[in-house]
Amino acid sequence: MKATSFVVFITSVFISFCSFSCKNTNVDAPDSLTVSEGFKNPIGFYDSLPSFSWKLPVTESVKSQSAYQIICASSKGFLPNNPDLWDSKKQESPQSTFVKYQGENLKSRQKVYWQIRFWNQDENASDWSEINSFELGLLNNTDWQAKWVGLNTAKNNIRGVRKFLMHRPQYLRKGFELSSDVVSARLYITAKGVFDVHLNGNDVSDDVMSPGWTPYNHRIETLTYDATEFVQMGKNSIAVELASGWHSGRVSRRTALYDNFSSPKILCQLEVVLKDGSKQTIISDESWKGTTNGPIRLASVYDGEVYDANLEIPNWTKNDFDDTSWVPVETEDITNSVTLEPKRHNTVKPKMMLEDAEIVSVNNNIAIFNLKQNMVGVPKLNVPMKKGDTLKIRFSEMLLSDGTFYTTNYRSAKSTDYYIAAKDGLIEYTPKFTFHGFQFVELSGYDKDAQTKSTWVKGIVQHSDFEKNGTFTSSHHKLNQLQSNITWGLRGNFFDIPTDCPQRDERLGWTGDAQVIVPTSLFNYETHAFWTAWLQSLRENQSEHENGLVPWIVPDVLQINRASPGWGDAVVLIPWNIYNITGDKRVLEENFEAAKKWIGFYKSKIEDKEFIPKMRSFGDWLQPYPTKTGKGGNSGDTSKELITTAYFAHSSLLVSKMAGILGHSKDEKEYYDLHKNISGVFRNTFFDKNGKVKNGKETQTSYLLAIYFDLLKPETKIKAQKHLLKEIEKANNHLGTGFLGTPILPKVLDEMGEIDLMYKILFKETYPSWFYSINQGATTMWERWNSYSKAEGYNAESMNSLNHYAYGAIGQWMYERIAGIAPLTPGYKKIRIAPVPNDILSSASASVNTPYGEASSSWKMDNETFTLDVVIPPNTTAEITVPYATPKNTLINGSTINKYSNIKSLSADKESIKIVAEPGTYKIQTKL
Ligand code: RAM
Repeated sequence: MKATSFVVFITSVFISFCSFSCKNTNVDAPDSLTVSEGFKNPIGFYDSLPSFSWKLPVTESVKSQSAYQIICASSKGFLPNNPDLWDSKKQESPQSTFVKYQGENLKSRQKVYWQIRFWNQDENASDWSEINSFELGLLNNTDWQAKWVGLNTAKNNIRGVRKFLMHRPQYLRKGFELSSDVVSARLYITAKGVFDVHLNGNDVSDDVMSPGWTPYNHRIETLTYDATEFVQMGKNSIAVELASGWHSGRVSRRTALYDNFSSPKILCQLEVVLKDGSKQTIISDESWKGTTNGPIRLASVYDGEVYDANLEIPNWTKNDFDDTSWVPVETEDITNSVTLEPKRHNTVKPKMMLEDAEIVSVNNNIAIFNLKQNMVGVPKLNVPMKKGDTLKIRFSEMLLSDGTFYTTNYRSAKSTDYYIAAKDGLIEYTPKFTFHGFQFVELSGYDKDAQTKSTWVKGIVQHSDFEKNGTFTSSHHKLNQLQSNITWGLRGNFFDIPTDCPQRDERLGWTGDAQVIVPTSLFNYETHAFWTAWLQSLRENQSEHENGLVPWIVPDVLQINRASPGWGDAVVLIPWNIYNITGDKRVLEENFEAAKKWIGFYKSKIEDKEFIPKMRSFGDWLQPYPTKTGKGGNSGDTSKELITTAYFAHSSLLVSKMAGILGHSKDEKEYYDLHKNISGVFRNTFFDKNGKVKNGKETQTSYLLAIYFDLLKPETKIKAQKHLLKEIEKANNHLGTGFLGTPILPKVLDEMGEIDLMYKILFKETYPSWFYSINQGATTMWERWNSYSKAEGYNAESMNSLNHYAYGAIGQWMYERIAGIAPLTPGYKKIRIAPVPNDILSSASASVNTPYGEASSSWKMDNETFTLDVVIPPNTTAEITVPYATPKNTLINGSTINKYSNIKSLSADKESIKIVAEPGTYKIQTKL
């Protein structure tokens, strides 16, 4: 062979080798790209310092990520070769979640296109992902040229329940002309109140009660809509319906600070880019017109809506409408003291429709309908009426024994809608500016001659717009009903903010309830952004207090300067839990200072006793069988001083841990030392040498707090555990816990190895227990363990919500231990699969959409075999504990453990084996 042909030969061998190996190493692109707390291609985005997350494809060739590259550009066409905003370059790192943007500063309105690729465990590069984008909203008050506009409705002096001022809903509009064809249009809009906006007769969105609820004295959220398809060259019109909502309604009780009884207003700025290259901006200003002579006569969060169809205004949202008889609006300038910021989580939306109503009774032309599920939202009505008649629409969560409505628990909330008919025939009505918590609907005032039909009433379920994040199911129908009640409790109370209840004259953002439910909520729904948004409100309300007080509720409409242990600790516990479940460090960064301030609040409350703050406390709220009866018993029997000191110690430790993660070593030490000092005082003050509670009543919760927060010496802790077991035994294996003790109970019993006992407590049918409410017909979680019983009827207290999520906190244990899936390190980078089966179940399974992809754990047991099916997403590893297994009696995907290459055996004892698994799908079978 000549030298040249040898070279050609070698080159062609090389090329064919290369193309062969390239073909083999082709790695699919990553997918599920999101920015910050899980946003997909957002517009009107709030975050100019976003982070990026993606998921690796689930394929044989991808186990993990060894490196990544993110590129950002101001135009799609620049990708992937000319990323003018940021090129992370190849970063050797397994991080595929919450990677911080480090490019050019981003400005209001800016659109960023981005793409990502990764290298797998064998250093093979993936294809580039699809191009995603985000577009910022108006980030600064100075971006707004618009003015607040509206009619002065306060001057009508309409008084409602408890003489609170009510405002007639307003209809506001403006016609405008565009001089050229439209390339793109953005509508930036918000309200002091709640609004619904129309462009040229079109509904711009199906958002409900926008912009939602923030501490309006600090911040009002703004919405951004893509209005491109709604506007055109020539004549256009924008029309807005406006009502009080939370801002100007009686829900915002204290008037002075918020100016909340001032008349509602809107702020709106439509920015249009035209084909001729120019930009035209239409703003809310003195040129707008308005009227209160529209069909929605009154609307209140608590009390309902009044709609008079005779006052409908045909075509008022369209161009040819003549508004000369309408009055000019009043205007108000934007002030610097209240920031206008793009909404940082999704709005409330109609999420589901309950269509299967049942007629319960028809008496004297009053018909009662049952939607068979306690829900939150509004009814959709299709009812025959006679012109001029008024349809009265009442709601209730349950019925009294005589078949009439139980509404004592709505307290002063009237929760009643009215519809006045303008014609004979079938009317269609869905209230717009209120919402109700209900299962039953009562109608009166409909056409007496009509045959009552179940189709007259449907239920539109509304909640903040997030998707499911996990599923849990088992072989036990009551456990499944509990899971259903938990998820309905969450949906019903995630109405823009986390509320305690959705139906009575309260519906407030109680911090204690929120803190206990966070882990369960994150298993079930994509609520990361929902929580971090609310935490911003919490910090804003805390900033009103120099001493670091975190108010009972957020937004703080009570303004009574009071805080409670276990409630204010939300500022520590919620960020901590979110970090551990999502792996997003930013939640710690954002809340670290606020968490420190809260510890400062505890310190400021120390009077005569060292490290024991003296402060108000809700105690272990709504503990069953309290010594005191009636209202006085609400805070239970656990010593309030004990609770306060326990939370003071625990939160100090968590602040120290946060400091460690954030690299603040001085704080890490300082708060750790503080924790140690408090713990010392705690154990000496509240426990004797035998681990028994002193200076207070023995309760399950006093032991639970001491044990779970690790506040006792190891030898005393073991003794205290025995006392706890005695307390449980005394209660005949029933729980004896309120809002604070209940979420901790399963964790402590689990740590003690008392799994069977926990199952016993969980599967108790009698009061107090989770199944007790199910046996009484509950379809949601209740505020009290004994809110209602078939035998005795309703709890005598009017504070008796039948839709209250706090006791749903057991959901975390159902996912983590019954089905067996939990994050082992923050954000599920390491996953723990460790189910604890029990004879009462023959199967249980859960799946979770982790930041790395779907993970699941699913087991079933028959006489001969225990089978565990596990899915582990790429870029993670899992530690799997297989109960009943020995290396000999167990097969993994058909092979014995030592032969299965994706698995490393860690340890084995008589009862289980522990293995480490790479990403993949496993069927683990153990012969019993
Ligand atoms: C009531 C509710 C709420 C609770 C407070 C202390 O308003 O039960 O859930 O957090 O009391």
